[in-house]
Amino acid sequence: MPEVKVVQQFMQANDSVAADNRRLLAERGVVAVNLMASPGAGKTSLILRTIEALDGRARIGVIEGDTASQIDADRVATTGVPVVQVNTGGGCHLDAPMVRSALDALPLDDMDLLLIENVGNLVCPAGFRLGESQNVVIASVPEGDDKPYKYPAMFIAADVVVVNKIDLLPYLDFDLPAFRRLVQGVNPRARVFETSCRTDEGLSDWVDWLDGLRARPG
Ligand SMILES: Nc1nc2c(ncn2[C@@H]2O[C@H](COP(=O)(O)OP(=O)(O)OP(=O)(O)O)[C@@H](O)[C@H]2O)c(=O)[nH]1
Ligand SMILES: [Mg+2]
Repeated sequence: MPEVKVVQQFMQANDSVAADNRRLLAERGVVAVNLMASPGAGKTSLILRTIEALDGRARIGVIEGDTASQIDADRVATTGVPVVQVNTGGGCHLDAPMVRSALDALPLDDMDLLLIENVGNLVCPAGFRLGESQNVVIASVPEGDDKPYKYPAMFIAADVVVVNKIDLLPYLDFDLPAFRRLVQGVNPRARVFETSCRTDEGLSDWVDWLDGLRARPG
């Protein structure tokens, strides 16, 4: 019995800090988007393409979550956008206290949009709210079209699903209509975008959606 209580209290503690983060971000007028995906699906690539595309339209800040290294934060820093790397020390997801610490290191008053790259996997990040307005799952074409079946919690948590690497569709057997049907089956309210960070195809729809969030912060 006490063990169950500890787990519940841990989740409640996370939710309480997530609510604080959400309040803090709302006070500063910052919309936060939590990007979740498998390793290598293109989270950092999409952040970099988004920063380019929103140049002059939104003031962006980035939190990079990884188990180790600061490679992704270094890539983002080359754009001049403020970025904080969070290393989880092996942990498989970001949590709200980690994001709270990162927020202290970001110039929130000079930001409109916070992009949070979660740790790469399709399981753990789904269960931990961070204070974000929107949850985005990026699924990439080489991973296969069956992921909503195998990782339903992740797709249920998503406000938006981005299918990335669509430039590779001619070379792989990813069935886009079947994938869309699976997403619709587990989460009918999720919006689906198709993108390529290689050719820029579909990026403008994604970027316009992000830009529109600032008019109606969640
Ligand atoms: N062909 C193709 N390659 C892509 C696309 N987007 C990303 N990549 C490549 O996929 C690889 C992984 O991209 P990242 O952006 O580092 O992926 P990530 O999800 O941030 O990876 P982790 O942070 O390690 O989990 C890189 O070699 C990218 O160049 C795309 O749309 N098309
Ligand atoms: Mg990355």
